[in-house]
Amino acid sequence: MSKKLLLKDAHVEGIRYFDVYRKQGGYEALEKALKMTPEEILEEVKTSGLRGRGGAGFPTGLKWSFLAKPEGVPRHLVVNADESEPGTFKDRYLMEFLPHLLIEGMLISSYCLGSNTSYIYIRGEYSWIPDILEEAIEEARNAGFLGKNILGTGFDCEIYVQRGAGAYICGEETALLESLEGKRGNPRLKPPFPAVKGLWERPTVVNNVESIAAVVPIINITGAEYAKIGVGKSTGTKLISACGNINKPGVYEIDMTITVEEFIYSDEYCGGIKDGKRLKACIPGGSSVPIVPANLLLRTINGEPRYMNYESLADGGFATGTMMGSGGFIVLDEDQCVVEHTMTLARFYAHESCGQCTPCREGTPWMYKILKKIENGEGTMADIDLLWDIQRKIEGNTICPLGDAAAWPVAAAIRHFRDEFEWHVKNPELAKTQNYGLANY
Ligand code: L3W
Ligand code: SF4
Repeated sequence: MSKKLLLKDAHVEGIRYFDVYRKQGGYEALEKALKMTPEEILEEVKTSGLRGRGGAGFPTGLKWSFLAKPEGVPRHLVVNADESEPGTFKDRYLMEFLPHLLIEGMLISSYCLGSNTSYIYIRGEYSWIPDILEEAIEEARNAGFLGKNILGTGFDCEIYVQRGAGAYICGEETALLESLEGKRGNPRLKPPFPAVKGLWERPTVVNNVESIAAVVPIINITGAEYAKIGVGKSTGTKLISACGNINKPGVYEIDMTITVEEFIYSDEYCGGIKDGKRLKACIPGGSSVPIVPANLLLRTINGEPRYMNYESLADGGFATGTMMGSGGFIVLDEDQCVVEHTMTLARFYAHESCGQCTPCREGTPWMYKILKKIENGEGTMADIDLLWDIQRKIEGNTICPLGDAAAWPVAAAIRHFRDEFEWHVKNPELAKTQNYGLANY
């Protein structure tokens, strides 16, 4: 049974509301934190080993320690709730069912960072969630936990919810800041990082919803206790949104010591592959991370079991491993066609490219065009090689990670499933009428 820190009270009826949340021990971490110094809180977060839960896994305490503190310049905390990565829906779950956990985490983090005005930037498609968050903000304010002179400590903090307009690129932190400033969501060149020049050129920490929610249990149990959960540099718990061809799609909290096999097949989590079919492949960290075939998913290249944590999932690099990413766990059964799947993703990235840099602007629709040709039985062997070349020229040559995110799924699909691409070329008539998975796997 996995240890629960974030979702331990998710089943409690009415936990969305202040009174119930408070009865379950809510806001005790904030009360504790306000008796500590900001430096002591930072130490707890560093000791916890918490890593950014949005996709990059960057150490949260280290990011906080980069925050510039020039005299007289306001600082900000911005929560990235623009959860748009295909397959990722864990932050939605947190905000919908446990809004006070996020608000409490934000208040603690804001106190630590010296932010008196903090923001939640939420994707436009989550149209019903801002109301839930705003209601929680008002409840916290009425109880004296938010606003002016919180609990008589002299600390002021306002939290605002800003809706995005449905662009994936606004999940990239600097595009998010541009959008929050009322401009088009174009990513900025880094450095400078937001910690030095962020919102309105002020020092800003941008963190994912789950990262900020995790600050609450860290303060409650201490950073040292949090660090004992998990393994190595994968400390604490991680939310995984599982979807695809599994019996039990949903959001699960895992402690990162379980194997991928256990996660897929045990009844506590995914409950196995739907309709008793065979597992074909998986994209374990949201659509941007490399797809891995079943054999490399369950075991590393050395035959070791693969675990649900940052290091084990990446074991072997991109050639034989993948990434934890945002924890969007997409499972494909034997009937699925990898070419079709990759084409669908390529269409998504081409549509979402902001168009600022040439390799991404030109390369993403080009990859989609070629994949569509191959999927429709109109491709050639040379097209497969061309596709490989294009993705290589995008990777590492763009302003923001969307370019890489578009290139990696194509690279991994060709690397691991080249025979499937070739089948489409060699069997054009079948490719036109049949799904590769159903016909061949
Ligand atoms: C100050 C330095 N700050 C790094 C900060 C930086 C950022 C964080 C991580 O992309 C990935 C992307 C998606 N001084 C710093 C510094 N920082 N060096 O650390 O930075 P970075 O550039 O490694 O990542 P990123 O730009 O945050 C995130 C991948 O995650 N992804 C997720 C996609 C979407 C969602 C979603 O919908 N929720 O997660 C999935 O894999 O492809 O590679 O804050 O400022 N020297
Ligand atoms: Fe825009 Fe793509 Fe360049 Fe990112 S990589 S800045 S999305 S064109």
